[in-house]
Amino acid sequence: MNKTFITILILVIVILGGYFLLKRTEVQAPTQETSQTPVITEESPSVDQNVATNIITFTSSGYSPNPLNIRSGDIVTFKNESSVNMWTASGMHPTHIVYSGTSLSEHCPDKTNVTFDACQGIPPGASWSFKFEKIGSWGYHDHLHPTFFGKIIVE
Ligand SMILES: [Cu+2]
Repeated sequence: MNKTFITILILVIVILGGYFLLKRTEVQAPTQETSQTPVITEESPSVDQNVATNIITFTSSGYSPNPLNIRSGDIVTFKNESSVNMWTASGMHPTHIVYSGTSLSEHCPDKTNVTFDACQGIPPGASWSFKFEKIGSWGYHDHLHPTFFGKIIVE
């Protein structure tokens, strides 16, 4: 009777020991996965930093930086830090035909945002973004003050 009890007790200890040993290896596995996660998060901000560099500020002295080199598919944000409205548009003034192949009267208002033309004055403190899909050297200007102009080189 005592011998059977001891045998069962040993069996229970062995089974429980094996169970906890297995459970520990299961716990260890996700720990390795979580240690890999920060590597992925470290990559994401560097992508955001690339996007953040494509900012052109518009002040009372015009557009800066100028010219700006970007890659096809990049988004450029034009920030109006002047005290007047800013209407950024493709050359040439007044038709804006160079980037899209269509004139201002044909492509404005641009609901799909595929023509390089804000199609309206952007107020001070606001910004306007455009995604460049076409490779080339694209001159632009402020349609409201055409003496302010710049160039975006898409590679
Ligand atoms: Cu114009």
